[in-house]
Amino acid sequence: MTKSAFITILGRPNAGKSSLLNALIGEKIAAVSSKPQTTRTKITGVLTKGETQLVFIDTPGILKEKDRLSAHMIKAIDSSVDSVDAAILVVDAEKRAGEQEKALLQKISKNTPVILALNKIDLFDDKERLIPIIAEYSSLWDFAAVIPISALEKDGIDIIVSQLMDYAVSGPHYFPDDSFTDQPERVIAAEIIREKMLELLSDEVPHGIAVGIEQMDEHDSRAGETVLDIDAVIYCEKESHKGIIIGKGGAMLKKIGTLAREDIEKFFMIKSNVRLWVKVKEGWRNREGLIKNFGLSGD
Ligand SMILES: Nc1nc2c(ncn2[C@@H]2O[C@H](COP(=O)(O)OP(=O)(O)OP(=O)(O)O)[C@@H](O)[C@H]2O)c(=O)[nH]1
Ligand SMILES: [Mg+2]
Repeated sequence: MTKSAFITILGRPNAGKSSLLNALIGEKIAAVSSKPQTTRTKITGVLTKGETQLVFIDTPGILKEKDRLSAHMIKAIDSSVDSVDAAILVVDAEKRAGEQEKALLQKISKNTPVILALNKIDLFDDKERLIPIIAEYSSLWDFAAVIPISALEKDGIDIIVSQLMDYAVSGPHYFPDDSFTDQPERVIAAEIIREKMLELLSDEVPHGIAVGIEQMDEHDSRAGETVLDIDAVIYCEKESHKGIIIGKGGAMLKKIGTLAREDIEKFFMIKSNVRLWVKVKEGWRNREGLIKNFGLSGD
């Protein structure tokens, strides 16, 4: 008899939700960066173990609405908690429990089991230090389990998976057993490119960026090798941002392209060509039509 469970992954910005999603499914499908608000939409990851399929929903880490884009991101969190079988609250174990965690827990139905994932324990030399932290969180909510993990070092991931197996209910598998995400290849490629900019660029620039894949096709080279050609447009909010993205003599754009190509080749396991263009779309984060065009409206 097949079983499945839907599990939402919640937490404040930078807690390590996307890192955890990637660790759970063993593939890097979600962009990860040290900047807050890396994730902008719900990202589904699938893990099938025998009869049981676990479907994870990674969510944006955001609570305050500041523009139309952030409103969509909050909507993505709210819709992720609807009719799930379990939730994982990811926290940076180094940080005290705060209003953000309380607000997220309020969104979850009282009947939904919540696992607290105390992340980044690789940064703890003295694991005893976790005890008062666990006590503090436990006073906030009646967690179904508290599991110290390191998403980065893939420590404790099996324990989360085995705990979640208990929440699977009889029913069909919603995804093919060999699939690991519902993200289209174009979206994965675009997110790899955006991830590089989140790491390479500072301040407001990367937050105002969207990436559109214009073309993604394979061709056979003269040497008989198959090559994946990707043409992408980087949209930014200001002329001055465009200059920063391109860099002196095109140096920054070249760096973005090289790093993105390396990851794209690793992910798609094929030689790749990445060509990038930069365009300005002023104030796109407040323009519904553009948000929708960039695939960020959640529809
Ligand atoms: N040391 C350490 N760093 C981690 C761990 N997990 C995540 N990080 C780092 O924390 C930062 C944020 O990770 P993300 O996975 O992007 O966090 P997120 O919660 O998805 O963030 P948003 O999408 O912005 O809400 C990145 O620099 C990660 O490399 C961990 O277990 N240990
Ligand atoms: Mg994320």
